[in-house]
Amino acid sequence: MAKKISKHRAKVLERQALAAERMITLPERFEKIPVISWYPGHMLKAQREMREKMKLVDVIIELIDSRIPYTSMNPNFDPIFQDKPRLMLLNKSMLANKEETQQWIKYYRSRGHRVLAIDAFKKRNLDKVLPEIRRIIDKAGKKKSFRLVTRCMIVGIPNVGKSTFINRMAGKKIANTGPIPGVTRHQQWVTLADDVELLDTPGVMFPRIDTKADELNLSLTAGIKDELVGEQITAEFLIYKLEKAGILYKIKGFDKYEGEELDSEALLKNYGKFRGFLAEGGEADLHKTSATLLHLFREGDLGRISLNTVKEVKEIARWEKKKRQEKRAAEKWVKPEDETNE
Ligand SMILES: Nc1nc2c(ncn2[C@@H]2O[C@H](COP(=O)(O)OP(=O)(O)O)[C@@H](O)[C@H]2O)c(=O)[nH]1
Ligand SMILES: [Mg+2]
Repeated sequence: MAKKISKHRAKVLERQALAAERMITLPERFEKIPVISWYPGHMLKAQREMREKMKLVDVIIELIDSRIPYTSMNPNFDPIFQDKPRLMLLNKSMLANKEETQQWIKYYRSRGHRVLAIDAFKKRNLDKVLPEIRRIIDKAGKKKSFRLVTRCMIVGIPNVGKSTFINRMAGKKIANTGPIPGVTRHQQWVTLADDVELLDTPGVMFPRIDTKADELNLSLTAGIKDELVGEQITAEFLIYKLEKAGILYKIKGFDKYEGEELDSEALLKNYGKFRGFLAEGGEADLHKTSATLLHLFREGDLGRISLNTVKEVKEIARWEKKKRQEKRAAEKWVKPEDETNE
């Protein structure tokens, strides 16, 4: 077990090194703060439990946050899921940009994934989940006589909506919702239909934190706690993202600064003053301002926005491919010399 984890860790470190070399994608304001080293023990425990339960389940239902379909899916989990059939659900889709979500569906489908965009909270597309599970089982060639009931395990990073999804699908409160993983003590199967059951202890996966952008995306969507990354910097990142998405200057309190080229901190302060959130001395109360902005964003009150784009992820893939090719070419170049030296 310990060996597996260190191998996993090594892989993460290697990917992070590559990511660090890859690019400075954000303004210096964000990039100058190092990426947190986040590896909580309870997540390791959850990972172990997930592995243990794998033999009980037929289908993995992987919840992804529609606003961050790249950051919230961690490829390091593939070895745990083995060759189990998987269904990827892009949850909270009512919070993400509609067109971008379509792009993501196309992107993942082209890579052989089964994908549906849902919104557990607003009950969007939940009726499509059971038929899709049945299709997956049929396709996987599982004979009905082998096991009458298909058992599904819900997995995903913290706060992606696993408990909400289970409750909505079951039509009653089964799992406690909230940002704390592992609330359920004992294992229990939730019957969704005659032929489909869910495991009520959701598997909690590590999010992907390779770059500052990943980390801030996670903080913004509440996949990791505000205190870890910092409330103010997360709020400033939100301002930066809203501006890039062409939404910022449509929001009251920011509208009058269009074209002024203020930095994110100045914009945050001005917004605080606009809202009347003042600290001693008449300065903006940055804690209250940040918390308010983050809350508005998470409730969807600032508009639908996707933080990962397919375009950006394809660029990353192209860059990494080039890098690997360069590495191979360099190795080839060195080899003949080694031989002649012998
Ligand atoms: N807008 C929206 N919010 C959601 C959705 N699913 C979950 N949430 C909210 O996200 C937060 C975390 O949900 P929870 O089910 O506890 O996540 P878990 O940690 O993965 O079990 C809660 O505040 C939910 O109300 C969704 O589809 N849309
Ligand atoms: Mg939960």
